[in-house]
Amino acid sequence: MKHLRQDDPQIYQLVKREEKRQKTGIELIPSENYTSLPVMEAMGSILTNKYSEGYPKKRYYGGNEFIDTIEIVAQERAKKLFGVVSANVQPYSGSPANFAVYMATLKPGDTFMGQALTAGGHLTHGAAVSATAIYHRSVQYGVKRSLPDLFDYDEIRRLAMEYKPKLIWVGGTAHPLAFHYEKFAKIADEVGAYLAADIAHVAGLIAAGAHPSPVAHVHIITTTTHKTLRGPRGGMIMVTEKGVKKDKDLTAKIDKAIFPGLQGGPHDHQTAAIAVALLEASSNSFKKYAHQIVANAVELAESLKKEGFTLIGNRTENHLILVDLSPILGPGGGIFAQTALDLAHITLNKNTIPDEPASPFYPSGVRLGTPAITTRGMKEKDMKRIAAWIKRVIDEVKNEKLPTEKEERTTYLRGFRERVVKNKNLLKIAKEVKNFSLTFPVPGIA
Ligand code: DSN
Repeated sequence: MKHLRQDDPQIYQLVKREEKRQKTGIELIPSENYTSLPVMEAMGSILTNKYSEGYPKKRYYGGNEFIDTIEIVAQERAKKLFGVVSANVQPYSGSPANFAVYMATLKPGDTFMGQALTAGGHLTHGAAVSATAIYHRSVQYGVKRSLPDLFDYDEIRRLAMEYKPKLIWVGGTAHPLAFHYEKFAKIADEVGAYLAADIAHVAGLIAAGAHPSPVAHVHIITTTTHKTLRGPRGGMIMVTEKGVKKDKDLTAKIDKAIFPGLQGGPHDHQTAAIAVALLEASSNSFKKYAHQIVANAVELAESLKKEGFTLIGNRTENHLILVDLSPILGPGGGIFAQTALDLAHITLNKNTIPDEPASPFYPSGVRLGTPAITTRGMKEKDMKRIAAWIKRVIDEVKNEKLPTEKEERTTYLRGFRERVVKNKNLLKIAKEVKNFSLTFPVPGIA
């Protein structure tokens, strides 16, 4: 980055500091990963200079002969990897991809169903503050902690029969178990709804056969490309054979919704980097990687349980773990865990748990996962160490309790932050974690 260093030392220094943070910590946010050097080279290439509104061979601007081929290669690789009929590789990320599905399948005001955000779903599956729920009628289904795979299919069917949604979403961002797409398909087919699988979190696992595939059961699949798929930030929308059978114009409707419906020119550097990631995801080494993500998550979950933590679903079947901290830290205790773990160089995110006793901003759980640390080469034995560090960190804050009253809470949290940065035990753990992390390489960071 010699040019950046010379011309913009301020941004250069900030990139260097972030590099250091990424290398000296244990990254457990389950939606993050480390991309490969070829992906970064494509992402940082001169392709960012080009405008190419439209689709291959149907562009509004000239000079797109190479861009066309890049986009076609990306589409073909996605089709082959996932076994779908068509792939739109232009969504800027997951949220615009999902909104395009609404545009393609619903009119404003139409009814749809999705998994509630507080029950592990995504904002764009109909959370009240999301445009998806502002412009359409959102019906939300939840999960039940007492059920073996968390979903109450009878209740979801009852809601579908009552509200007759035109679109149903399956997929989440904080769901630790595998999705049984065939069960959702039965319900969607019964009410004649489109079924869309949002596989953003598990796309890499699906590509590698480490999670069931939705392809035979759903009409539409959306994904981001930067989570378990380990590509650049970006999104894709795919249409399955079942989707084309239901609606022969579905691909055209999706394409039209992305452009000109929602977006302008595609990010061609991003498209090229997605193509590179899709090639990587079709390799045997990626298959091994994806299965190791799950093996590591299972080991981390078991180790956390042994350390006394309560897990939603009591296990994981994918790459992520949702911990209910309320038995240790009380309602809203996620903030204490996230802050203390951050200081110990262990990064994860506070997260709501099903039947959240506090609030989305002060939730009672944490969400963690293994895609990024598996990229660095960590294995099962390392998961035991990580669980032990997490336990030691949480022990340091276990006497904290979040006040329910707003002003009292603000004062309490200020005091907590002042206390916690001086905690000598946390500083000691941070040193251990840093030394451990430095033994695992990060692509692109010397
Ligand atoms: N931010 C993504 C995640 O962390 O799961 C969802 O948008």
